[in-house]
Amino acid sequence: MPEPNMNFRKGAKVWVEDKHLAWVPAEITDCRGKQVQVQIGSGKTVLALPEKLFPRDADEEEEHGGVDDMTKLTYLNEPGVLYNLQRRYALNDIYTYTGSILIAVNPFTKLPHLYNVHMMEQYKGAPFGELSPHVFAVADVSYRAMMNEGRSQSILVSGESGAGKTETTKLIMQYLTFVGGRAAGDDRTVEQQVLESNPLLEAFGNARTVRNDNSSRFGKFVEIQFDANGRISGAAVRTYLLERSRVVQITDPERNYHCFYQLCASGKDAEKYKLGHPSHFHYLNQSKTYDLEGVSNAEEYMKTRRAMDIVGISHEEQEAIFRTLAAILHLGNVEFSPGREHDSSVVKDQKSTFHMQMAADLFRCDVNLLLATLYTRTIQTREGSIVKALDCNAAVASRDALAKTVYARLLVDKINISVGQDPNSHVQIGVLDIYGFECFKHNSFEQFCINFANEKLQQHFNEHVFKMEQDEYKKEEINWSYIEFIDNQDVLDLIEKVTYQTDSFLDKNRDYVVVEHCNLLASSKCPFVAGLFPSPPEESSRSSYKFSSVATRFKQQLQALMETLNSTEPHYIRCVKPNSSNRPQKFENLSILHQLRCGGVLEAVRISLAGYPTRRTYSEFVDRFGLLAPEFMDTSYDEKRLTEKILQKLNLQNFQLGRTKVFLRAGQIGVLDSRRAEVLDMAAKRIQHRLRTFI
Ligand code: AD9
Ligand code: MG
Repeated sequence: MPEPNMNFRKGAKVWVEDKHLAWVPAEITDCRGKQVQVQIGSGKTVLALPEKLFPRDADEEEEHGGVDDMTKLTYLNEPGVLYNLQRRYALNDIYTYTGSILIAVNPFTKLPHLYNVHMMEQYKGAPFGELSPHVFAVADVSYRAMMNEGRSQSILVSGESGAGKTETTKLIMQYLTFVGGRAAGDDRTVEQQVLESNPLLEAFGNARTVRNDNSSRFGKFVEIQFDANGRISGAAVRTYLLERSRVVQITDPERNYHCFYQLCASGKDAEKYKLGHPSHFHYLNQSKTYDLEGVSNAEEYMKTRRAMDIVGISHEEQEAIFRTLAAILHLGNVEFSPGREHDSSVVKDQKSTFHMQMAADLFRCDVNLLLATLYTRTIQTREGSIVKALDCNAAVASRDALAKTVYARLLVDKINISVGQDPNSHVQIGVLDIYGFECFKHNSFEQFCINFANEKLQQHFNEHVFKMEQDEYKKEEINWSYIEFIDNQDVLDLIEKVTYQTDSFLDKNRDYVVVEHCNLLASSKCPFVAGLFPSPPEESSRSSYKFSSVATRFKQQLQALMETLNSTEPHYIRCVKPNSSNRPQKFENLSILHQLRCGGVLEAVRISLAGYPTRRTYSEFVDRFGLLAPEFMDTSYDEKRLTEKILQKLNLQNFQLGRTKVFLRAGQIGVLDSRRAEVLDMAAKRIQHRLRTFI
């Protein structure tokens, strides 16, 4: 981040780079030659290049527990932003604004006083920025804007895994159902249904991962609709890109989706479906982790059932959903051994035959058809169709593909809830909870999609930040033009970011849906299961493998999402994970800085640095810098004129005088501060001298 015109002198307080802590506070002790000597906290001195140093306001650090908005920092630079968050986090002030963006640092401990009804009442209708930064304030400002301007809003929550996106999303929903709800009491109100969609989606779409015991393995966009009186009238949840591979493959200490463990612990229902401990099932016992700390699978099962009741899933459908889950578990236990013919396979043993029969029964389909579906494949040729046998590996792959297909349909079609869709509603608030950038050793196709989505959202974010800057300048009626701004190559590069050759990389990653699988399940005697596969896919390709492209579908979904977002007024919440051990009060600088960079928080700061990043009301400015021009202080000049006089006296140019604030270029405040320090220094020396002569 550039900070030009730096004016360092001996004694100046600065930030200097550090391998372990990213930045540490220091003071300049010598400035000869190309390098300057700085002393860091421990008393150690090091040499540094002046362009690698950032100015620091030591007064500010001593006085405050941090500022509630980054734009209020004297020096808006990377270390300043980082240490401000750190100081606030130490006091459990987990929320901080950067302009209108909310940064939320995961406390990893319950903070009930922050989220009770009293708090919601306080934030209701309070002007933005008047109370401490809070997720309720963002929800409230969205609600007010929707009501006042009649325009749909969206709140985009982002951050890495475990940063707190889902918890934040739930708090937003809690607040919106509070301000837009009807009388309490009835369980089946639309707002109650909206809230209960969360535990339901989490049961089916969340799982334990190495990073988060309750990691969402899908993206979601919750749309809450309102009527003309601002009351909730309906809601819909759209889900994106479920991690399908998890259904059939997990590694310790991760888990499969919560719902499987809940069902196994359900007592009577588990017995009915001949389920037992999860360790008996291949899809669950690839990992030895069956339980979560502080969570009872049996109790969670009851909660999921209750959520299903409230959301309005009939008992019959509920039974079918859990029966389908049980079928998937049994299916996973079907093993194969080589058949008599070359490259063919048969069901391995009696145990496998039992599970095969169970799976067929639970899917309510013919066991022979299921069997044929698993170890043969029909291939269309010019001469007609040929039935080809599959070897053991291919049969296992076919089994797993079937399990994944059914599960994904279950989530997308059935658990994708819509409650009381209101055709008359024309405004809504959408809340997006989508996984942030992920980077693993092996980046799979799913990560590609996630990162691609994030690129798109990041672009959207940058454009928005850019526009907000413009709006602020416009409001202050200052002489600043768009042209001047886009002249700045830095910012231009930033916005035109990266282009993606989406087609090439997405096409490489096709996902197979097998026609036979769809036909099999469409033939189920259970209307629910058959209903998951309404129309058999058309026979267009020669092979019976269909390239249902998850990628193409996702691209379309993303496009639609971006269109929706573009038609709304966006609000941003950036969640930050303070440490990798999920512990409270542990603030790991390097990783946090990395997240601030990825999440665009520092980009937003950069955009603002390219314009006039320092803004001070005239009275603030005169209070602090009046001593630089005492000759004007007793005159009749107003504060605006005084500000101008002070800046002129210091020969500073290119500042802007707005309606209520002065706008300074990056670095100008540094010049002012260093001049102020000199004046204060001289005054102190004079006083000391006088005291000495006096004594
Ligand atoms: V993932 O990408 O779905 O893996 P999220 O959604 O970002 O991730 P989540 O909301 O699930 O993270 O938060 C992780 C954990 O942090 C929660 O289970 C809580 O234990 C904890 N958390 C998050 N936010 C808060 C909060 N505001 N107050 C208290 C919190 N605890
Ligand atoms: Mg989540």
